[in-house]
Amino acid sequence: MLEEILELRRKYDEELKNVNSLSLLNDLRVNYLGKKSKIQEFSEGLRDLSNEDKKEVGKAINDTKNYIEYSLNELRINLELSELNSKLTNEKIDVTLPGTKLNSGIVHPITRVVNDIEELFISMGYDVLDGPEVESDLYNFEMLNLPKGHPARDTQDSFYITDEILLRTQTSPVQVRTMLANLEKTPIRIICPGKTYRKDNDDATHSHQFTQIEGLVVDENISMAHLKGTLEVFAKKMFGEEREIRFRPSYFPFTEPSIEVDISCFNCGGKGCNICKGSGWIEILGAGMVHPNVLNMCGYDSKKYSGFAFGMGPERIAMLKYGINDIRNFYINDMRFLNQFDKVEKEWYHES
Ligand code: 2U9
Repeated sequence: MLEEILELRRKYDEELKNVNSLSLLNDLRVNYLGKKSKIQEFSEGLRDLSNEDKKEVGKAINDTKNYIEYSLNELRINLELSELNSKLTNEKIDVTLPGTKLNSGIVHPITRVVNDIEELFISMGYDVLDGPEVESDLYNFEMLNLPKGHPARDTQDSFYITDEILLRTQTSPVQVRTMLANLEKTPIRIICPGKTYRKDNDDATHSHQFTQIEGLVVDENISMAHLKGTLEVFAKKMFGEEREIRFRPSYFPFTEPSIEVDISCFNCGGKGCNICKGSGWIEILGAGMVHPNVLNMCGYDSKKYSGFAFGMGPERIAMLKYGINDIRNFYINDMRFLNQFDKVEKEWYHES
């Protein structure tokens, strides 16, 4: 048996030379030290030997076992080390390589304009309110002095769901709801941003869905002077401190008198250029004093209360501010268009 043990050891030494991976090393361990290994067989054969032989062969088995264990362990350490070294050289990370750019979203230009306007009016003590986009004819038209058959309804042709229910054509029904709900008839100072709908054919300056921001102030002794002061602050904050405003007479069924508001051109300062079409002025919103009929219908005594209201289209403001010539760009989700506002946003954050 001693000869067989020696032979086993020689065979083991031969096989050990070919082991160049941890998985081969493990196979070798199982073959030479496992339950079905020769060493195990030899150990079991000990019981048939005489006491004297048992001692000698037992020692040889133990020595061989120790030798195998020791050499396997030594090789394992070397193999692990060289595997680690090869990983370190092959999987080296070049920290100077450019990283993978994450596509983070940006605030949509219309939302930006709405946010800016909201912030400005909040700073002047206004509340921001919203309401349903599916409205009643009563709140969308009748309470705003636009009874059925009124010619001005033609300019706001709408999407009707039933004869009495429609997609709102303006955010004014939110103001109507606010006035009606305000049973104490305390002063009102609100702006109402939101989506509105009109049965318009889409082109570079029209869209069947667009955004509006309307404002309403109702209190005792509110005059056109308050309206002018408010809109002057708005024009300067949105288009630059040097801006001036001018009022032109206009007509809206829900305001009397009604006006259109222009700002001095932010591009040429009023001299005349292609943006202001040579006039030096750019129209930015409509406004007026709330019509007494509207005040009365909404539960405010027009002899005691007065108010001003204004309305604007954030699309138009964004088009003017950022030099966009087609309103459809806002709605088609073309990343090449939208990504340009990433830069605008970063510049804005640097400024503020
Ligand atoms: C109530 C009373 C009065 C809201 C007003 C305008 C003038 C106006 C247009 C601007 C561009 C609509 O988006 S646009 O096409 N709006 O010119 N809006 S006064 O007047 C109100 C609203 C509610 C109770």
